[in-house]
Order: sequence, then C-alpha cells, then structure tokens
Amino acid sequence: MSQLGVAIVGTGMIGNVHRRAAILAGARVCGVSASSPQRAADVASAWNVARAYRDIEEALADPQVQVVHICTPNHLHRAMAQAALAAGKHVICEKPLATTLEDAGALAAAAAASGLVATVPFVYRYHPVVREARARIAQGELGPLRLIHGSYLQDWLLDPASNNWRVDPALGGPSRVFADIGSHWCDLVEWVAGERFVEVSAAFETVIAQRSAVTGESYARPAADGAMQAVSSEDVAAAMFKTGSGVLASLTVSQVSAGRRNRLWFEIDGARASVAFDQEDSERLWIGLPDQREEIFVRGPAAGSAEQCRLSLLPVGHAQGYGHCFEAFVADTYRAIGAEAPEGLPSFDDGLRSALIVDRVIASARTRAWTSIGRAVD
Ligand code: SOE
Repeated sequence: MSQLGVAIVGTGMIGNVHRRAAILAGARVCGVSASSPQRAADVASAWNVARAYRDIEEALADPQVQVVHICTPNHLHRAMAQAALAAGKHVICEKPLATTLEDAGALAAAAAASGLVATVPFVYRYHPVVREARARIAQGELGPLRLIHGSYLQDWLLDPASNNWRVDPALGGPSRVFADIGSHWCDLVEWVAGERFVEVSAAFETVIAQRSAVTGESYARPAADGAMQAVSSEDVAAAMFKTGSGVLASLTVSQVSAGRRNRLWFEIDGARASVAFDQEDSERLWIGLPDQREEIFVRGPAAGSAEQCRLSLLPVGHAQGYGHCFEAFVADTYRAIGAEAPEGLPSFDDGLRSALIVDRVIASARTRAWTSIGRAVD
C-alpha cells in the first residue's frame, strides 16, 4: 500500500495522540484543522505539519488526504464524519461517535453504504493482556461466566476549578462521565466476555455543582476572575447490567476519584477461573483459580494467544501502555484500508452499539428503572 495521507481535525490532547500514532503507522500528516485558523496555524507549526487548513472543508478538499481523524468536541462528530465519508475519505472518529443515538445510527449507516473504513478508538482492546483474557474466555477456560464487575475512575475533574468542554452538554452531549469513559468499559467488557448487555439500571450524580467558568481548550485553566458556573452533567455514575445469558455486571464510573488517573479495571468471574485487568498495571493479567491458587500472566511476545503475541511489540520488562494501544489501533485501521481484516478493530457499528448503551443508561438514570437495551435499529 502506498503511503496514506491523513488530516487531523481537532488539535487538543487526543489530536496529538492520533498524530503520533498516524506517523508511527507510516502515514503522512498532510495538515491539521482546529477550532480557528490561527490555532491550526500554531499547531501546524508546532507539529511541523505542512498545511493548516482553514476548516474541515479545506481538509476534505485536499486530494492528498485519504484518512480523516476527527478529534473534536463530541457535538461536531456527526456533521464532520458524515462530510468526510461523503467526500470519499476513510474516517477515524473519536468516541462517543455522536451525542445522540439517532446521529450515531446515521453515521453507521453512512459508513456501511460508503464501503470506506470507519473506526472508533476503543483502544483498550489493544492491550495485549486484554486479548489474552478474551482468548481464554473464548476457549472456555473460565467455564460459564458468573459475574462481571469493575470500574473506570479518573480524577482530572476533582477540583471545582477544573472545567472542560465535556462538562457542557451542548458540546459534550447529554451524558459526560458515562459517555466519555463508561463507554470504554462497556465496549471492552462486552468484547472480552463475548456477552451483550440486554438490560440496565443506572444512576448519575453531579457531585460538584459549580465549576470554574471556562470553556474552549481541551484541558482549560480556571477563569482568571474566579467566576463559577452551574454544572448539569454527571461526575459519577453507577450501573448494573444483565447480559443475554443472564450474567450480572456492575460498573462504577467517576472523574472525581482522587488518585485514580485513568484506572479502568474489570474482573470476569467464571465457574472455573476469574480474570482481572487493571489499565494502570497493564503488563499483567491476574488469573484467579480455586484451591487458593492464582497466576499472573505477564505480557510478552512469546507466550499466550496469537493476538497477545501480535500486539506485544516489546520484550518482557519493557512496559507497553496506552500509547502503544493507540498506535496499534491506528495501524490496524490503516491495514483495513489496505484490505486486511485485523481482529477486533472497533468500527462505526461498535460506536453505534456504544451510543445505544449510553442512550439506555441515560434513560434508566432519568426514570430510575431497569431499562431494556434492545437494538439500535428495530
Ligand atoms: C478524558 O476523560 C479521556 O481523554 C477520555 O476521553 C479518553 O477516552 C480516555 O481514554 C482518557 O481520558
């Protein structure tokens, strides 16, 4: 395959993660588009990228661009991804794919009709030991599943002086913590366990009622004049799910848990064994066994499942982490553009599945009732 040309749309923290992954996967970053032409010019110069596009339309008109990475605030995803597909570009769109189920459905349909590659970075699927857990469950090593539990905790919004576009429902969508990080956990656990959630009972709380009045940049600083604004999006959430085969799952999500920077953790308990994964200790998979036995599977290129070995890029003891997951995801997206079919590549259909779960979680939290998850298109 000849070298792919890509445009990065959105230049905050995650745009930079996409840029690095694109370069490592062998693409050429042709240009960037940002919240303003000036910001695009500044970032293009900082990133040493040839073009600063005035807006996404200019990026889509660039014949050198085959892939568009959409890394903007959530409310822009629908229009931008739709325009990119209509322009014949492959798309990587940040999660949540869209802020409503309807918009996510429209994007998944547009992607399917286009024949283009359209993916969503549910990147935690790319931890090698996560692949190991999935392989062991698929081989029946755990036996019938009995219980799924876990959490995804962060603390970057602990301080009321911190604020971000995600906090504002007009920019981030009707759910914050659940759509932003609960979505990762649900995607990961459904994929690893090979189970689908069919029912949910959820609750949301906004525990910091007022935050510093700032908007704009990805990780904004407090307003200089100390002004505060009311918050309506949730800081914490709890959800119980039932899977199609009747397994109970519970999830706790927070962006205000001191000391937890990005701790996605899950445990899946079966009749014969359990597995547990911690994103902040991601070189190891805990395997719980009966009779007071346990094992630790250590990531490495020479042991375990084929996918675990494929994604283990470094020898044992040379830690891999979040960045490597992102790089492997982008590389697999580009492989799919080259007509390969890498295992576990999260597509717009997975983005739609996630939007459905988020939609039903919101509905359950509002009605305080167990809610059927159903299907995205009935
Ligand atoms: C912020 O909460 C964020 O960047 C999420 O949006 C990502 O999905 C997560 O991977 C890291 O934290």
